[in-house]
Amino acid sequence: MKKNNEPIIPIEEKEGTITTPHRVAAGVKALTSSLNQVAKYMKPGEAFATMRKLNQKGGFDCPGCAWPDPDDDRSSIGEYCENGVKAVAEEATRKSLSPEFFQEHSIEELWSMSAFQLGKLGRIDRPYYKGHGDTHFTELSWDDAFERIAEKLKSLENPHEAIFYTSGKTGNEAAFLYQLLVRYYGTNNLPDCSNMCHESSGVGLTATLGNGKGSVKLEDLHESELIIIMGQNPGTNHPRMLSALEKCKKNGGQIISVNPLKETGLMTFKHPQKPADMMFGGTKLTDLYLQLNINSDVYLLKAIMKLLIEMEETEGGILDLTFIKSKTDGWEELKAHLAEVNLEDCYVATGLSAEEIAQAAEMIARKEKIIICWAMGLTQHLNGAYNIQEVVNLLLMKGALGKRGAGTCPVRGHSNVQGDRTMGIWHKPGEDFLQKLGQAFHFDPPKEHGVGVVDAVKALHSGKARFLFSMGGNLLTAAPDTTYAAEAFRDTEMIVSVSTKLNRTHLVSNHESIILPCRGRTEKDDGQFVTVENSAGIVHQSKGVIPPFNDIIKSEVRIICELGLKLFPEAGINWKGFSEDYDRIRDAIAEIIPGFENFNEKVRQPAGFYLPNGTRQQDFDTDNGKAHFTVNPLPDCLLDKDEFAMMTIRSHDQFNTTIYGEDDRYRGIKGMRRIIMMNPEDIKRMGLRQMDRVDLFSYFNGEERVAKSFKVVGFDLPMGNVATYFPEANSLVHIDAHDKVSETPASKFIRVQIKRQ
Ligand SMILES: Nc1nc2c(c(=O)[nH]1)N[C@H]1C(S)=C(S)[C@@H](COP(=O)(O)OP(=O)(O)OC[C@H]3O[C@@H](n4cnc5c(=O)[nH]c(N)nc54)[C@H](O)[C@@H]3O)O[C@H]1N2
Ligand SMILES: Nc1nc2c(c(=O)[nH]1)N[C@H]1C(S)=C(S)[C@@H](COP(=O)(O)OP(=O)(O)OC[C@H]3O[C@@H](n4cnc5c(=O)[nH]c(N)nc54)[C@H](O)[C@@H]3O)O[C@H]1N2
Ligand SMILES: [Mo]
Repeated sequence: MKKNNEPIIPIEEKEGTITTPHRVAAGVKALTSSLNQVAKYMKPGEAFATMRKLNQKGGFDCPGCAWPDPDDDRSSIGEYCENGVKAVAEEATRKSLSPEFFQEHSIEELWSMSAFQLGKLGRIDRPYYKGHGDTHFTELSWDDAFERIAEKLKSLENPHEAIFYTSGKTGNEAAFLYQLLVRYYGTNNLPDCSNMCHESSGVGLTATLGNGKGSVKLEDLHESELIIIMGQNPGTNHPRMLSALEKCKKNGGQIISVNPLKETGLMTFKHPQKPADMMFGGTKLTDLYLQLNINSDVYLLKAIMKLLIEMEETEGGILDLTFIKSKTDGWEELKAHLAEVNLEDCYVATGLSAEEIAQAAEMIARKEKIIICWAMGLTQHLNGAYNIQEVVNLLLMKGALGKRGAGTCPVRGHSNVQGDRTMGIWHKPGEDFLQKLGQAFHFDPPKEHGVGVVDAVKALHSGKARFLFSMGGNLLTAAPDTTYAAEAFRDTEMIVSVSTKLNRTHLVSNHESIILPCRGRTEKDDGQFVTVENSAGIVHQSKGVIPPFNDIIKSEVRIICELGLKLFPEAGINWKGFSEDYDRIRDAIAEIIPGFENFNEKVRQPAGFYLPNGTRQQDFDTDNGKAHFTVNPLPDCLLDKDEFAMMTIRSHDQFNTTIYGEDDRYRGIKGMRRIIMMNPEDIKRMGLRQMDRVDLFSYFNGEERVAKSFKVVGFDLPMGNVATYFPEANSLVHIDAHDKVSETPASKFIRVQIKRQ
């Protein structure tokens, strides 16, 4: 039906507008913007009642990001941010996608809509089906849906022909049962959104510290003397983090931001819930802004470490030599390596001056309580895991780990992405886990590792896999190499999606597609609550407060249990009991997963409980109990003459592939998404002008990828660096352009050429 060279994401025709980027984040605009959003979808009384419960003890966990809640001291009017409100409003819409709607609108017509338009259509009201050659979706009963899925799964030649993806919103209980079902079926093909996100963090941290999770708590951020924020845009993606940064500043702390792009959210913050801030100037956040070239962070970190070693040799008292000696290994090798690193190369690669880097080193030298926060700007690179290992090197030499106000802070994305992994959503499960799972449920779990996202898409492309089950998410547009991914998914024999809203993954298959509509985080679940784990490793309850969209759609737990019952009625797994009482699922989790002993009791404490985390006690779970310094290669980030380094980032009005609106308020961009942000000098040098349309070409492994028609927007980022939005530019990320260690797609460094249309 669909031709292969057509753009998978429709090209927007609209002209937008450009204004000056904001200097201050949050403030009154954020409040009005979020209220507008709520007003569009909810009645005023309902909206207020819902927002009051957001991130409160006894309420529900925000379906937005994974930022931790304060242990106590929560704001009485709601612990939320502008973008959390948008996430809630998106889910709380009363608009409905009904059988009549699908009768009137063909799949082809839906395919031609933008993600923004698709999202505005409303919630999916019942299960839908399309078969091979069908032009429209038609309704089907839950029972028929499960029957078809079970039949298909039973017909596959071997279980590895099936792939089971998870996006990071799924609560712990559903995630646990889902991986159980998949492993009972016989495969570890459990890719998840983490494979495109913080996998480099998990891999880099585990290799060096023996624990893939971050070590800091919220209080640590408040008490820190210096927070370094690398490759992260908290003003948009983790707005509640700004309150923590504000507290740190008020306590006398300093902030260094490392980012090619001047992000409003890193500059000044006005707390939208504090009247004094709204009247006066707000808090200046960043003390030193290092606007380095994309993917030159390893150079920057090595240069800083080299300078610190020199200062230690001349002045002393800069490094924590006692910690280095007693708790780490590999120090001498790192020192020898750094002695060989040429500072001049670091200045060239980063584009920063010697003075700027010296100033950063000076600020770090004098502090002990140092935290490094990071997100996608560090992880989504060919050398993503090495970036993280360099972060660890710096913290280790300062002894800034396992003490108050110091440590690692990988700021997670989806609200339960960390919990899903803890529950066993992983294509490379540990032996211990499998053994306990098998023991508890009397079966022999598959040992062979499964596929992550990149290999899953490749397996579907080659025909090695024929079936895709998606627990949430929108893999077609989230994955790299959109055109390649679309080829893979078109030929996929059956795609099953558990979803709240319609997206392109539902529409792409030329064969069978089944949509199973589910309840969201905000909705009541027959008296049950679920649990989630945030970025700080706290596990806590989440309980929906608004009535479910209708009484047809089911909770994710119910969907898995009913499928389990259909597929393996004989298994002796108490699917029915699990779906009736989630405490039973938690009892099973308590038996299998370390840290969850007495789960049901602990999670009833008002703020939940912390999972054990060795790094916090300087107790490193590595081969020899020591934290490892590592010697990491310098990345290749130098550009050819006509090449640009392109990053794909989020606008202020989206949650991943869900597009709430077409504005990027802080960056001053309005009514358009298909844009390319460029340094004004580069625009001039190329003979271009603002709003000219250009085509983008990327080259990797001798292959070309094209994305057409992006409007040029001048922006404050270094020459040679450009930025586009995810997912519009995903077609330029070659499927093989990923970190070799963690397999994370390199979505932040794409070599592109820009040609006028
Ligand atoms: N409102 C909202 N909230 C979200 C999301 C959302 O889409 N919308 N998504 C959620 C998810 S899943 C995630 S993973 C997080 C993502 O949170 P972020 O990682 O903050 O998201 P990105 O927009 O990808 O921003 C990456 C940042 O890194 C910078 N950067 C790019 N390349 C480099 C580099 O090479 N070096 C350095 N130092 N910086 C670089 C960019 O300029 C940008 O500021 O947010 C979560 N929260
Ligand atoms: N080029 C580029 N690509 C990227 C990134 C990038 O920065 N650049 N970022 C990557 C990152 S960090 C991530 S995490 C991935 C995100 O990848 P995904 O997690 O796959 O994508 P989302 O857009 O978050 O998924 C949105 C869909 O989830 C469904 N949904 C929403 N709420 C619920 C719910 O409560 N339950 C269920 N079952 N479904 C629900 C809706 O149908 C919605 O359409 O994308 C990655 N891709
Ligand atoms: Mo993410």
